[in-house]
Amino acid sequence: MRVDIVTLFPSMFKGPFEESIIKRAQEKGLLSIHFCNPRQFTYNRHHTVDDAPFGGGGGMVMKPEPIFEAVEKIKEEIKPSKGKVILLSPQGTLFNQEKAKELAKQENLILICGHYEGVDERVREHLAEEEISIGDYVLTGGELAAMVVVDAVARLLPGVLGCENSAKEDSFYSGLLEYPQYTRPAEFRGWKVPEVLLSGNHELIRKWRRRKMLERTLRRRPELLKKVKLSEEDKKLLREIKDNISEFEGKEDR
Ligand code: 9D3
Repeated sequence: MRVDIVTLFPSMFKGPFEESIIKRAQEKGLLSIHFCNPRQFTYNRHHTVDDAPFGGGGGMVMKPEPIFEAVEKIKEEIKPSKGKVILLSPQGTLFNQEKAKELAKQENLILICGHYEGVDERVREHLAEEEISIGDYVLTGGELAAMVVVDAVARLLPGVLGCENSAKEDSFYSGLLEYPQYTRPAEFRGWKVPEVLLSGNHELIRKWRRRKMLERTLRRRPELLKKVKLSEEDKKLLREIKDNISEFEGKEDR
């Protein structure tokens, strides 16, 4: 996959893309990331990329011309239009795992990062094909959001994770929160690992983990339970959990 990022601040991306899994994905030739700075497409002495909003009000708005020219230059480099132009913005649809999977099928992504108070509306109307937000909080620009999207998409590309992990992703990502995990030592500062995990009884362990997943999801993210397909065993476990709610009220996660 080739990702082109339109940003006034390409150096913001240095750390995150030059470490760990994203770094290796690039080294393996599975992912290439390019940057295009709209400032390159400004022609006055001050290389103006933003201006005051028509109609007045505070803040600055990113001008359309440099962004359009940046995207048009990128499109010349990637011949077939097998890509998607995405604007990162607080007004976008919420990014989630489903969207990450969808984007991972694309050959090319062009991500436009706004900065300041936003971008000229004509960018979203006539250039962007999608608009994505990463959550209901205010960032200083689209750059961190673009990093989040690239990270979530890149790990889904074939060969990026070890096959051990990628298999897990498809068959195991169930829409529930994960169960608690422990490693050695079996006792740390007096805190013991749950007995069942040391028992060697795989069926008992499986059941315990499933119960923990349901318990945790019910308590922390109950809305997720409505989207998930529950087995008969899950429904039985969930009923037990709900019956014991007063007990688990005190115990699970405080
Ligand atoms: C005064 C109204 N503000 C919107 C809440 C203006 C504004 C603030 C910050 C407009 C853009 C930004 C910069 N944020 C992004 O570009 C952004 C973002 C975000 O702030 N939160 C979650 N997802 C994203 S994606 C891009």
